[in-house]
Amino acid sequence: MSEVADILKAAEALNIEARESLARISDVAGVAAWHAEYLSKKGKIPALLKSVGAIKEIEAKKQAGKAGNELNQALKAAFEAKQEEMKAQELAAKLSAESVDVTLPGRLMPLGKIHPSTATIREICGILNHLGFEIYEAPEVETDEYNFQLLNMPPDHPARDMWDTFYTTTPGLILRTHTSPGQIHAMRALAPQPIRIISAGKCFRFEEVTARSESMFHQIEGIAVGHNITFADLKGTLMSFVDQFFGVGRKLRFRKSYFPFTEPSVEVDITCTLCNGKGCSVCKQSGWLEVLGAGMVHPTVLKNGGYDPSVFSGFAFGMGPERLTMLKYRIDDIRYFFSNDARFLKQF
Ligand code: FA5
Repeated sequence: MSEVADILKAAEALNIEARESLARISDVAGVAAWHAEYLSKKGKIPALLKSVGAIKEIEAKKQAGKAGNELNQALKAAFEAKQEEMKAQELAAKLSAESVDVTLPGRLMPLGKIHPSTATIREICGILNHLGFEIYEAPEVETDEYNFQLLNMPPDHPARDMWDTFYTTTPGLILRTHTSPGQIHAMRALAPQPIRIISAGKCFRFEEVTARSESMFHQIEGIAVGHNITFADLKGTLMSFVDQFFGVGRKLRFRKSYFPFTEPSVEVDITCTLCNGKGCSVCKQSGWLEVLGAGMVHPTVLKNGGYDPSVFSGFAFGMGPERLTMLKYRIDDIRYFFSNDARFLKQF
């Protein structure tokens, strides 16, 4: 038998063997193994094609080469078809195994919660709204003029040292150290009508962060301007507020103090609920926690706001909602509020 006849015979035998073998395969992995055996570089078909290269006689070589190539192409096509078939079969099996049960209830998405500072601010504003105070929004980035000068603190006034300030790169523009500039904004917007305004928001101080002090915290400012407003009105408002916020019975202490924009001025303390007045790190062992500053609006400030101090009088206060939240929920460290720990935030 000639060389060509041998090759053609071998090709025919290989064709039958490969097709029978492929027909028996039932998964993707089997198809890959079949490819390795017959069509890969070291497989049986490339070996057959190699033997064609050894034929010397041109016509014979052509004939054997044609048969070899046809076999190669045909088996490649068979391989691809089988591979597709197996992939589709595996996908169908996977889909039926993982079928979706549309009757199952959906998974609950975890719900966010209102931040405790926001919840307290809303609660406080609600109480003060009922006492007749309207909400007024004021900016967090302030001018030196509003944060200090119009509140009776000209440049170089020593009282500015009470508020360590964050300055911006723009001269005269600062992060407000308290919500009191809101007093001037509200008065200028509404003078000469009598007003009862509250303004809440963030304040910033370049001070050491401790269990009771943050460098960013909130304040709620209140101001009432009208005829015959006295210190008794201030006291009555704050006592009514504390009764409603904490429940009747909590002790309040008015301590004489100094603010350049109020005269007289007080700081108001509440008995520390964390230690029941015995003394702890939050109340600095005093048994009292300072929660707000207040006083009668200084005549110069009334004038700066557009009111005639011989006709109008007023009171103002500025309270720290984080401190009030600490007292109400017995939180022993203010740093929990803004450290973003969900275990703390989820409790409210
Ligand atoms: C003021 O900021 C005055 N503007 C308050 C005021 C308003 C007085 C109107 C008179 C009239 P003071 O620095 O004491 O005052 O702050 C007021 C309240 O803000 C404090 O009682 C406290 O509750 C809260 N507070 C102050 N500093 C911090 C801080 N670093 N961290 C958390 N709360 C603070």
